[in-house]
Amino acid sequence: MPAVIAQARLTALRERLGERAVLTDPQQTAPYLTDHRKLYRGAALAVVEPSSVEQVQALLHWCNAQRIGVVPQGGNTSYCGGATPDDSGTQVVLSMRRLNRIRAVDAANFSLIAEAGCTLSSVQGAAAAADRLFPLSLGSEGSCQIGGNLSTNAGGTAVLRYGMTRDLVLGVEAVMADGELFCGLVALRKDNTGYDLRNLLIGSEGTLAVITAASLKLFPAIRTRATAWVSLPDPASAIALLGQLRQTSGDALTGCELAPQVALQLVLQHVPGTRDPGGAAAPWYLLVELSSSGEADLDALLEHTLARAIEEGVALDAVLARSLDQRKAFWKLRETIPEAQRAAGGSLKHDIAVPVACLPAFIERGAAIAARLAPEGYLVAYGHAGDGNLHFNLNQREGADEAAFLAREPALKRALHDLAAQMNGSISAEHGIGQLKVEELERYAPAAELTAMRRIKQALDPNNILNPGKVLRSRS
Ligand code: 2HG
Ligand code: ZN
Repeated sequence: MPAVIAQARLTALRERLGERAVLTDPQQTAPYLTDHRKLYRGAALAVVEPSSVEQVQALLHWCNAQRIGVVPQGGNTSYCGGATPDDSGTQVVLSMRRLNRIRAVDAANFSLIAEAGCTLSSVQGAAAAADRLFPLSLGSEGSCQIGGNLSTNAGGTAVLRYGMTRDLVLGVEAVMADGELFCGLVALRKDNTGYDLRNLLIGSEGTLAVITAASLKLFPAIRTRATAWVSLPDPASAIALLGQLRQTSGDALTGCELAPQVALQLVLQHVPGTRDPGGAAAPWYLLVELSSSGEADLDALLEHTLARAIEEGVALDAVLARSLDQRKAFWKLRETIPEAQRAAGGSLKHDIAVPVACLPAFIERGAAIAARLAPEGYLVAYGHAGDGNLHFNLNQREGADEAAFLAREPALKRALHDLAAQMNGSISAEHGIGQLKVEELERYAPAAELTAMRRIKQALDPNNILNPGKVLRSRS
């Protein structure tokens, strides 16, 4: 873009948003131009940080008129490059950071209203302060933002009990591509009034509108928890135990996370402050948690169910957390697997889901595929077993050539995604599409769905200014 045009555009942005809200200094903008996994590096005309919804409206109104692409960004924790601009230097990154107020907490209605830039942990904190629970729970909750959680329909570790982000939303406020405000911050459980724009925007990754605030569902605060680290012979036992726990716990099962021995070893080796949970060493582990807002004796219930599972040979051993610290230590072992993977070197990641009963078969067949197609790597397959969601990841073997390892990804990804598709699974269970999986979506989504998605995009964003090239390929 010619420098004079860029200058004129920056002046126009500053007029609309104020001097402070328009960042161009490369040192300041650098963190916004690359993604969490460092897969993409983009460029931007500017990073803008509006401090009000009106400023977001003014920005989109102007960008739409000028045909300038806008890339909304929350905590920048996307795994799929969903919030990174392209390399043209013509797009604007829209940081939601300053829109970070909790607007209202309504304990009696079990709801709260948070602006998009609130971190997930601040939303959880606001709910807790009112003796309520906001159950969305992710490893990145200290930095990811609720607007990003909605835009990507984030999953996490409590989906089994409370559902995906979509299930936790009562209403949204969003700015449409032309700057018009959609005021949909209802706090109703029942509202059958026509097309559900809220649910269309949730999960659309900033390609249909910019979510500026959300009305969120709250739940009774948790009073009791029982947590155990269970040693297992194989993934099939994990599925059997999952069934038993769901059956016996009266729906108190909140977390059911599967991890292989190698993941535990990586964490113990690379993450400071972690230690072996105790219990028998085993090929697989399941971290299980029951929780209740009542006074139930969940420890006794869990102990009883696990004792029976051990007797039946379903589980090999189990350690119950006897203190809050021990519970936190168990969760740290699970939540820091991505950090340990990063510390251990190059990795290839596949966020797949299959029906829960198919998980053991996926692991067995997927492991054979990985051994054949990526011999420079080893498998670190872990995830949310209760949801049928695996992070079917590989790490580079020590001494292996990194470039050769990374070059295996296209064929490996194809084979694993084909396997997931054969099992009626998903090629992106909880991390979204972003720019990483646009071609995968084109390949695996039903044709009628893609046609409908393109028509919706065309209808809501006819000038293709909203997160261009994410989810759907940009059409010129
Ligand atoms: C998790 O479950 C996250 O820990 C990240 O979804 C998964 O790094 C990954 O592949
Ligand atoms: Zn996950």
